[in-house]
Amino acid sequence: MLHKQYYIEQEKLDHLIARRNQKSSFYNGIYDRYEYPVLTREFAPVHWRYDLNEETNPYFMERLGINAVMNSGAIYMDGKYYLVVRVEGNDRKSFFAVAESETGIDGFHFWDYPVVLPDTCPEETNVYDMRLTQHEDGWIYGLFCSESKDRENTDLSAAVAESGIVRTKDLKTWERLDNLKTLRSPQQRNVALHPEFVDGKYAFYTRPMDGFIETGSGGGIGFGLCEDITHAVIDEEKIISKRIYHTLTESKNGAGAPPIKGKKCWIHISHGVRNTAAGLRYVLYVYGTELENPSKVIAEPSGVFLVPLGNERVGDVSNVVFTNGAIARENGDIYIYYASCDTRMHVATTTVDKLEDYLFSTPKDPLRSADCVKQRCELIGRNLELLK
Ligand code: M1P
Repeated sequence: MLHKQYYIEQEKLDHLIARRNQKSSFYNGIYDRYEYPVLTREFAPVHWRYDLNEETNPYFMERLGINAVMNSGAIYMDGKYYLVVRVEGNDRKSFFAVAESETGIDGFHFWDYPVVLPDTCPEETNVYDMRLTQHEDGWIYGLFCSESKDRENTDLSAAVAESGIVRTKDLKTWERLDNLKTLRSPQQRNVALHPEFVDGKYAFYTRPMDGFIETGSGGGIGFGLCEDITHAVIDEEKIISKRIYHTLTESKNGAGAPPIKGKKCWIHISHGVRNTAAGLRYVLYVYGTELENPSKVIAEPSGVFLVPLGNERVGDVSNVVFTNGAIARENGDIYIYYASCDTRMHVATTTVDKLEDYLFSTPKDPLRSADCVKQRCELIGRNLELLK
């Protein structure tokens, strides 16, 4: 028999899903933020967490709790917005689950079952952060981090990060391909697939790393080509968005959602990391690459694009915003899905026109305080003239 508490918990969930979201009062002219997160752990279906049977769960205790929902791939398909969400159980293991919405800003609800990926790597311990690419070859690819214990290292926490690759046509049936091999980088995380062929090949944005956490000699976001995606091997990775001293990418950076095709450039929404006395701070930044040559950077606006604000600053891993999914609609509307503090999911909305204006009209970082103050004084001078 169904436990009576089930009805109470289900009603709370229905309420949450029915809650309408609206733009918050935040303004910067670049994008809009929203009042509520689009997903929190409270959105996890009741039947994922509880044994609903009164006989086997007389106290209606949570049996398999959900700790967080975060870093989600995103895609628009057949009139709906879909997120492939990184769901983290109370056991720290992550898995993927599809949530859909009619509006893209509210009403997200999970499908009955999580994604069951083909289990092809016995040593794989954890999977997370899927980036979805609707590729011109007709498949939807999902690239994610496949994490295993580093058996050659006696440190208990030592791990190896690789890029797993799956593909699907409907987000229901998934085919697992070989993990990406990058011949010159021992580890990979934050790998994204470009949606079009480049020189007739599959193009990947990589993030070469020497270790599991530290990028070491890995200088930034790389770009590499391969012919056969079913056994993807990249020899050379060209660094296209570099880590730079005293900027938001000083410690590391990584690709976010696969790039969006604009009118003037490919739009890349990425994350940059710097170290602080309070630990690592993750923010988003944007750069643009040439339409004909997506590895050539042609726009690099100065500074941060989106940072953790207010309640977004607190969570399991505080002071973090992270994105690996965005949706560009045919009318130019863009939905950027980002997680705060490895805990919950939010949306910010903008348009291709606004992002390209941001990309090409925001001044570049002059990299020195003296030049930054000059840059600001020029703006102030022009404005004061106007205000006269
Ligand atoms: O905890 C913040 C993020 O840390 C990692 O990102 P990066 O590889 O750039 O350090 C990822 O594990 C990501 O999942 C996480 O949100």
